[in-house]
Amino acid sequence: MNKPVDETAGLSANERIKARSRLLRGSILEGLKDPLTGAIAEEDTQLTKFHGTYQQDDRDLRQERLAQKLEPLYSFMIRVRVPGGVCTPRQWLELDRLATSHANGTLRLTTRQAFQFHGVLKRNLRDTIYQINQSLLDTLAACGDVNRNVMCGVVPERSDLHAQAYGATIAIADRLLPQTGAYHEIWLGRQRFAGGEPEREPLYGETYLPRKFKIAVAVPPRNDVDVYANDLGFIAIEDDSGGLAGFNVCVGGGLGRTHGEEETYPRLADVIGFCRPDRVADVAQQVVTIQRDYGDRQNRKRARLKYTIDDRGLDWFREELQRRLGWKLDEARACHFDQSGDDYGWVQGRDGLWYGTLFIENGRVADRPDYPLMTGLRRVVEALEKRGRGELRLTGNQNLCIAALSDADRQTVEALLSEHGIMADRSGASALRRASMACVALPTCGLAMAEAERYLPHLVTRLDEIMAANGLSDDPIVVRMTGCPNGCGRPYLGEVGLVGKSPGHYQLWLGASPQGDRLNQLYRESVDEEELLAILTPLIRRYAVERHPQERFGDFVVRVGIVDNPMAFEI
Ligand code: SRM
Ligand code: SF4
Repeated sequence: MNKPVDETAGLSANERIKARSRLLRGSILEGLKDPLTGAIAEEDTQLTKFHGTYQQDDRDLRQERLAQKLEPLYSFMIRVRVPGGVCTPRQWLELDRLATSHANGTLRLTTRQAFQFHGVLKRNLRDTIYQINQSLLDTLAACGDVNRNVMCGVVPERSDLHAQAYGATIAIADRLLPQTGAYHEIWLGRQRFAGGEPEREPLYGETYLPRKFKIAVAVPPRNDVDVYANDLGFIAIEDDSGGLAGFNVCVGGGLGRTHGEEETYPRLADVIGFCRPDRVADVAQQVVTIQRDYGDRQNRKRARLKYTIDDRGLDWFREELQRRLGWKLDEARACHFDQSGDDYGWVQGRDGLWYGTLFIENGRVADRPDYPLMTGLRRVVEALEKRGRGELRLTGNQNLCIAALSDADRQTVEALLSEHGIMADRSGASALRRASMACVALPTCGLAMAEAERYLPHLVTRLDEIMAANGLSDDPIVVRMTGCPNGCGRPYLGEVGLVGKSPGHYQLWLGASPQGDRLNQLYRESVDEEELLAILTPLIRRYAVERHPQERFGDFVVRVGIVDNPMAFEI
């Protein structure tokens, strides 16, 4: 007798979990009801990611709990999907309320314009996600092997182009949303449909994508979403009259790597052509289907689109995309980015409205004894909500833009901010601090090898002293730190990148461009704080003396040969 063919033989463990999950159901619902543990079943922890939540444990308490023979202190991180980072005052207030009642009392703004809650206990998980949905936001596909939160540049000064780019962002996000009813059944208590056509996942299929998939829409001259770090990027191109002509399309970006495994690497996306605004969702859909069909389902470490493209070639990819689209992309148009990060303070958009961008250190909205940020923002947003005005835009650099205000609204907002000691540009912070960014890392991230969010502020204080001693207090250097090589704070696009290796030790990467179009390079394999400062002190001194006018640190270290001279690509 013939043995049944095992179609999953050779596939990664996650592929098998997805295949038998009944479109992401697994036994999540049963696990949530089990009062004997704060955790859910191992296999379900992979599935809940697709629903926007990760099981974590407090790593600060791991050893102590182990010694007491207690299970780890499990809790859940919830990521709220916010396409383009835009939410209403009412939604902000609802999330603020849930952060206090159901999580650890803070809100975390992420590097992809989403919100995260940390420390949600299993018994509160369902209700939290339910209430998030009640506010007309959701967590579906915020994580998992699907298209994630689609980013859109905030670009306050180009409010006209933002509106169109944001429209494209929403069209892409809607087109690529998974269709499984599991989300609604588990978190919203809806019944599994009875009768009719069997449920299907028309775009993704039963095993979804081989790996996560990321898309960003950028509006030059600002690359505030680091568009080239995405699997798929759209770059808005203006027509002669200042309107939107369409988008350059770029593919194959991604930053994650693994220490010691050279077949994994950060890669910037390649520009492959141009498309009209009404075609972005079609392009996105077909790029996703190529990755669905050709992405590596055996080795998760090489399962991102960047490897599919490197393994098969960019020409093959373009041909395959055009074949699936049934039309050809146009030639890419010339475009140029001036900078990657955010500018702070107030800007008047072309719509005549005001946009105020606030520096939120490492994206953590919390109340500290000397800085009641969470309360201050709550007061501001309550005032906007009362007037029915304004919106909140999370930036791709963990900051917040209070958007679309009249003169009078701006005055109210400014008064409330200053009442709480919050300066629009956080003038107390140095230029270097305002350009810095760290991932979450310890104590919640299960993959962290070193501190990041909790440590970078201290390190920046020490770097500030070196900058001040060289007369550079007003000069930004983009310093990005992560607790491991996965790259969540996009450290490989830092003029200075610090990547955790072990507690207190980091790889030092130098020389990314400040426009986000050139990766940095590994300069030292492992340094502690004193070694790092010993390296950077003379480099910064030399930069102060030898730099060209307006030359940025990342460009300087490349020009004088401290790191090799890779070309930033040009279109
Ligand atoms: Fe990330 C995994 C946090 C942006 C690459 N990321 C994680 C997890 C979920 C850890 C885990 O798998 O257990 C982290 C949760 C930490 C915590 O306690 O909250 C985590 N990533 C974050 C956030 C919150 C960092 C932040 O400080 O803001 C960002 C959330 C974005 C969002 O709202 O969706 C975040 N992650 C990124 C980025 C930056 C970006 O997308 O622009 C990257 C690099 C770009 C890329 O994807 O290549 C990134 N995260 C990763 C990877 C490596 C993926 C790879 O291809 O190798 C992992 C690990 C994995 O997927 O296995 C990861
Ligand atoms: Fe965790 Fe590493 Fe991502 Fe930092 S870079 S949040 S340590 S996975």
